[in-house]
Amino acid sequence: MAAMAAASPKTLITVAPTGAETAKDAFPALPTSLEELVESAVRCEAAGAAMIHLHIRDAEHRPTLEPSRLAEAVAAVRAATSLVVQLSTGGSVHDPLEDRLKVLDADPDSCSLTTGTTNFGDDVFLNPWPFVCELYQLSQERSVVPEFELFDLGHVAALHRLLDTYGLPFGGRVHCDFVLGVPGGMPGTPDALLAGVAALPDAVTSWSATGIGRTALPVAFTALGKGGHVRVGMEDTLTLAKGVPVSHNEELVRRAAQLAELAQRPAMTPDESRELLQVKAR
Ligand code: KMH
Ligand code: ZN
Repeated sequence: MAAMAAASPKTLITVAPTGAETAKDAFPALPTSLEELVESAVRCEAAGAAMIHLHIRDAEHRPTLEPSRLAEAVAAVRAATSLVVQLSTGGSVHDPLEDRLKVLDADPDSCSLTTGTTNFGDDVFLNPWPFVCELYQLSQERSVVPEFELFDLGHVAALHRLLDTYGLPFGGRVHCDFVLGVPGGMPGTPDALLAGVAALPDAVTSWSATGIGRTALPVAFTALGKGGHVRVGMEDTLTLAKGVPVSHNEELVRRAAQLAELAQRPAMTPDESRELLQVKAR
C-alpha cells in the first residue's frame, strides 16, 4: 500500500488542455496554437492549476512531436506562468517510439510515462517494456520527474517491476496518474480507481486521477475522498454536463478547484507542487 500517498492536505490540479485525439475542426475551442496554449495556461493557473500536461500541434492543428516546437512551448509556458511543465511522451497513437524518446530533449520539468500498452479505442497505444525501460532511464539521466500514467491494473504491476529494476525517479518521489475510462483500459469508476490505488507500490508518494468524458466527476470525487490529486482538461473531457460543451479549459480547472475546496483539500500552488514532486530547481 502507498502509505505516504494518502496524507496530502492539499490538491495538485493538473490541466491537460489539448491532448492528441480531438480535432480542432470538431472542437474549435481546443487550444492548439502556441498563443492559445499560453493563454489557456495563464487562465488555468489563475483558476487553480499547478501543473500542465502538454501535447502540441503543428500549423495545421495536427499532433506533432517536432523538437523545436516542443522546446518553444516549454519556454513560452515557463515565461508566462509558474506552472510545472510536463510534456507528454505518449504523443498520439501514431507517433513512433524514437520520436517519443526525443521529447526529453525539450528539458521539461516532468514527463508522462505510461508503463504498458493498451488498446485505445480502435487504436493501440504502444508502450513495449524495452521502450518503457529506456524512457525511464533517460528521465533519470536528464533529471526529469516522470508521472507514471496508469491506464490499467497491469500498468500498476509494471510500475512495481520498473521501480524494482531501476530504482527511484529523479528527485526520489514517485508520482502516478490513473487515466480511467479509455475504451480498452480500466473503466472510469470509483471501484476501478480504488483497486488501482490499493495495488500501488509502497514507494508511491502521490497519485492523481482523471476520468475520460462523463467519468470525470466520479473519478475526481473518488480521488479527492481518497487523498489523491486530480487531472482535468480538454484532453480528457469536452463537456461540463450532458449537452454542455467546455468552452475553455479554465472551466474544468475552476470546477476541480471548487471540489477540492469543498473536500477541504484546497488547490496547491505551483511552488507547493514543485516541492511535492521534487522537480529540478530552476
Ligand atoms: N494520446 C494518447 C495516445 C500521454 O500523454 O502520455 C497517449 C496519452 C498519454 O495522451
Ligand atoms: Zn496526454
